[in-house]
Amino acid sequence: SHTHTPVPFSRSAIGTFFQERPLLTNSFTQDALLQAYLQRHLPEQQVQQDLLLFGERLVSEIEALGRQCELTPPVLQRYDAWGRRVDRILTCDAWTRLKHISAQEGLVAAGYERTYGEWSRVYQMSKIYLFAPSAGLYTCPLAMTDGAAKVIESLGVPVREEFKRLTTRDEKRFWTSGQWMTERRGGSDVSSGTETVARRQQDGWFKLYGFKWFTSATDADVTLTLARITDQHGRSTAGSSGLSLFLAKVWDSDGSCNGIEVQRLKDKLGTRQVPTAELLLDGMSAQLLSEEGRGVASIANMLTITRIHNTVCAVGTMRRITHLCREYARKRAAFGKLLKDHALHVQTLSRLEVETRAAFLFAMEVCRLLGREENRSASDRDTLLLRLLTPVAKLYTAKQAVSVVSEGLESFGGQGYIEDTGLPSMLRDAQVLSIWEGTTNVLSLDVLRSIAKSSGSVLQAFFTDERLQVAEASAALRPAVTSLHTSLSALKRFAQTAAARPTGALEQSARDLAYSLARIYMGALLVDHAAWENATHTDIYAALRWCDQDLCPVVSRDGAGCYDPQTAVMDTALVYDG
Ligand code: UCC
Ligand code: FAD
Repeated sequence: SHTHTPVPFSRSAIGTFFQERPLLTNSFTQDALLQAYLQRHLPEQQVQQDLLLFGERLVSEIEALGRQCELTPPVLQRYDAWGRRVDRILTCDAWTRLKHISAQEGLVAAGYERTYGEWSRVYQMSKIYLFAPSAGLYTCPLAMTDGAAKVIESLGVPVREEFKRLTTRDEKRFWTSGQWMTERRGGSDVSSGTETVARRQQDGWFKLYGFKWFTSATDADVTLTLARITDQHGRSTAGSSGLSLFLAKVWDSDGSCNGIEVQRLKDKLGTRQVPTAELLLDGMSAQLLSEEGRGVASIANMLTITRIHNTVCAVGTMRRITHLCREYARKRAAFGKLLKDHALHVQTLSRLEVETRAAFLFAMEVCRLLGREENRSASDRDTLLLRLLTPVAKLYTAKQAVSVVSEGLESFGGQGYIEDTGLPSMLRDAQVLSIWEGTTNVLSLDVLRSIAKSSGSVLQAFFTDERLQVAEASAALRPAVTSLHTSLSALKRFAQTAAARPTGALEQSARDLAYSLARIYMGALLVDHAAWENATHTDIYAALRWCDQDLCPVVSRDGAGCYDPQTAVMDTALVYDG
């Protein structure tokens, strides 16, 4: 009778079908573009071998540590058991392990050992790129550590011990650095936002008093920070020229804070692995690093490095999600076939792939330029391009990461929204990439600053890219090359008339200008890669796809009359309607 027929859903029987999870495998061997890029530019066997092993270590060890950091966020212990104020930031074991692994793998050190000459940064950043999506945001302290080392090196200041510790491979000696700029009054407008004062001590050191509103990886060993030096009457200079750069230890040797009270840890949308705190500086001992009044200009080197890290990590995240998406599409079926056999689904994934490729080449290009500068082999043009492209790459890839990860999550259907798949944290963590280290608009204005400061030479450098000429020989790439030339000419005309525009109009157009620079440059890089003798037909296809979009939004939007005093008035009316 029917009472004996086994039913698949009853009591403890929960059916027989289970989805297969997307499996993470060696992300170096999975990555065709990374391998091709290195084969072209840095074919050393040692590099291949190192990245291959690192790719294995990511799967077998690091991925689980990163996940543990997400699940065991840091906590603030304000008092000890006996009521004494201690302000300890307690991080999980995995966070400490990641610090050790970062040292062993030379994730900062490789940038300073310069084993591969001008390609040393490409080597270092290839590792950061692979590391980022598994690293539970340990990339955040690494970026700032790298930035601090760069500042110390470029200022040539005698803090050898600190420099050695920031750049060592010895896990027991390795130190990380913070970057404390943001105060309550402002993170973008640092010059008017900084209230922290520095009082000179008899021994030449300073004591800092102020309130830092966002400090990430507050468990760092040392930090760079900005403050205003006061005179004997307690007066200081307002604005940028009153700011100086300091180096301080965060913790005293007994584990207590160096004149710091941790007010609280931030309760954040993402980056929950990272301790981000509000700090009261109440007499923090610090050493002056920069010339007095040269604080912003001196920390600019740190900003360059951390913005490049941001770019590389954004691309790493995009690459990880596209890998997981394609892997999942091989296993998941709907409407009678695997997702990979639904042309529409694959077309969606191919868009993510094109975005990721363009972003990858852009990130590596900036690393290449940085490496050349540090190796003293940069031409004037390289130096100008590094200055121009650093903010462009940071702002553009951050936005791409949010949209690629968001679309990527959708490709897992409902599972993409489920916490214990580990997928949602990728979206949360991507969202910060466009906020910290300069928001999209603030970096767009930095692009204008770099143009103004070089009297337009950076744009000139941008327009004199000879690489397109090589590609012109290829019939297959012709449509891409043509649309790049068209966009370049349009951008050139825009730049020529920019100075004559009403004040403010250039600012209004800054974001579209930055996007135009990004899209055109990425197109040129894709074309250049596709014109390489060992390129494949997919490289050509990716270049054609990328260039078949609006490469120069600043002109197409300007055509609609988007930037003039009248539209500024209308924009305000629109935003504040009602
Ligand atoms: O968010 C933060 C940490 C997050 C954790 C790190 C994660 C890293 C990635 C990991 C990935 C997973 S730390 C906070 C970051 N804060 C910012 O990025 C600040 C954003 N605001 C700006 O960038 C503004 O543009 C300011 C603060 C730089 C503007 O300041 P001023 O004082 O108004 O700027 P001025 O007066 O235009 O420039 C002062 C000097 C000038 O040099 P001189 O005096 O020689 O003419 C400028 O040319 O600084 C120079 N300068 C630069 N130089 C300004 N910006 C730059 C630059 N980008 N490069 C070179
Ligand atoms: P605001 O400057 O108030 O910006 C608000 C909006 O106004 C933004 O959309 C911005 O684009 C726009 N805007 C501002 N000025 C202009 C302009 N002139 N033209 C057009 N638009 C403009 N800071 C540190 O110093 N150290 C850290 O370790 C650190 N860690 C952080 C960690 C996290 C998780 C987060 C979220 C932030 C962290 N920050 C840190 C702070 C971060 O750098 C700042 O939040 C950021 O620079 C923006 O500053 P703000 O918050 O004051 O925003």
